[in-house]
Amino acid sequence: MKKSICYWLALIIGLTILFGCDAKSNIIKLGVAGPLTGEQAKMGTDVFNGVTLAVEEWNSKGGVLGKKILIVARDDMAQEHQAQSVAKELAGEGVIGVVGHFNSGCTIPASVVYHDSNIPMITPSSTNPYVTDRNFANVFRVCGRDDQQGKVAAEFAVNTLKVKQVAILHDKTQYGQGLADEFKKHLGANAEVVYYGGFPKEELNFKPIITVVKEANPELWFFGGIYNQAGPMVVQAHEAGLNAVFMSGDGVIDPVFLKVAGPAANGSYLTFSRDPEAIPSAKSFLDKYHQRYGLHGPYSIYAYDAANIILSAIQAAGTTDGTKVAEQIRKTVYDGAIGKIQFDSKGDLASSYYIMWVVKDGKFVTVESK
Ligand code: ABU
Repeated sequence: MKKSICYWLALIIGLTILFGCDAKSNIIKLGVAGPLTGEQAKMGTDVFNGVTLAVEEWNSKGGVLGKKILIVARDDMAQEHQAQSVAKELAGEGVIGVVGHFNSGCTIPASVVYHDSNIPMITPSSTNPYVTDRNFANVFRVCGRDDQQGKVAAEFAVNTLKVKQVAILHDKTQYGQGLADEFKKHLGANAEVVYYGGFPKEELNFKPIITVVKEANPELWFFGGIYNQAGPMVVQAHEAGLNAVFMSGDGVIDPVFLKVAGPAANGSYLTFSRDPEAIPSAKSFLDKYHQRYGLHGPYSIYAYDAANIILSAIQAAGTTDGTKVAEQIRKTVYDGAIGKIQFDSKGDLASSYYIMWVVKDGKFVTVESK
């Protein structure tokens, strides 16, 4: 019997729908969120690259639960409102977990969306204590906390550098101001704070504030903020003849800071965790990363481990159900590229530590290896 054109059209449409559904059901989506454009795009790209390497490795072995993993990336532009919007988009996309966000000021509002949508998230880099102090069951981080790094910085300033007069600046963000306040708190009565103040995170003209800081005559000036401001700030301080020691935190330990600040960066102190180059388990990741993308950023390896933890938890739990995956993450003891990773009841690392780094001859070196 001759089939009508309608029959063949219906068959084609039916097969297309069937094939489309099949294809869809054979994919799970992993979200990645951070600043992919703008002044902090370097950090967001580092995170995206780290996740990409992890997902490619999983997919080359068949994916997770027999399904290929698709990365769904969203740009929060380092803006908190944008972060909440992209979190809603990722939830709408049906992601089974999120690696992100980069900035504490973005992770904190976005994590409310992930919490309400029951999506496990691991930030590779957001260090503000409030990220995990709310005890959300789905929220984790594979980095340390600013109450830890602020203490290490203050103790180093007082006990090792033996400074007595300090200026403290910050970018008015949850990360920058939070870290500056932790540094100030841990100085206690051991040093006098001769200047304390902040400016918007978009500011690039620091000459007025440097004039005021210089007049206050500190031996050390501390900045709570990110590399994109620290670079021009250190250059402008150098030009203005501010000779005090510069100190900052993990938001500044990026090659872009060295490139922008040039020789003015030498002698700057920064708190961060261990050097991955000195960790044997990091070698394979670093080799792959360098071959594909060039020099790694501070949080590339943390993003790689965060993606692996989420995917391993899904595999171990045998499901993408958010509650079960988060429970699995909480009991994970993961042998990561950066070393052993285990979480406490809040979702913080069970053990993390900060060390002091210094810029020497245009390179970041750990103070022990100085
Ligand atoms: N921890 C460094 C920068 C990211 C953040 O916490 O905002």
